[in-house]
Amino acid sequence: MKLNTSRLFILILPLFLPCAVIGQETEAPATDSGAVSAAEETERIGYFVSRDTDGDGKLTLEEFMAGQPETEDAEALRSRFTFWDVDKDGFLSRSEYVFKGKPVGQ
Ligand SMILES: [Ca+2]
Ligand SMILES: [Ca+2]
Repeated sequence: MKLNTSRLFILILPLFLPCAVIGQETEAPATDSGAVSAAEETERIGYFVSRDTDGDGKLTLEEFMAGQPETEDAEALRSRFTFWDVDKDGFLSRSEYVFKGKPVGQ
């Protein structure tokens, strides 16, 4: 049996495909491109819900700070909160939180 080049390519391709996908995820952080992957969006919605302790659909600075690891710098967290609060109403809406202050869909 003679193995032609295109058949060989089809046989080899699946071996390299997973490497390419893993490489993309680790080398292209969502914060640089402005895009949030579906997996990250789902994860961040989960964080948002767990931090929104009074369940009013928005995070106060206190709610935002309460959910953070103690290793995080408080001043950096405050400026992150301010940056993400796009409409400057003093709260983080779910989309402000999920998209880290970037306009939705960009
Ligand atoms: Ca709240
Ligand atoms: Ca806001």
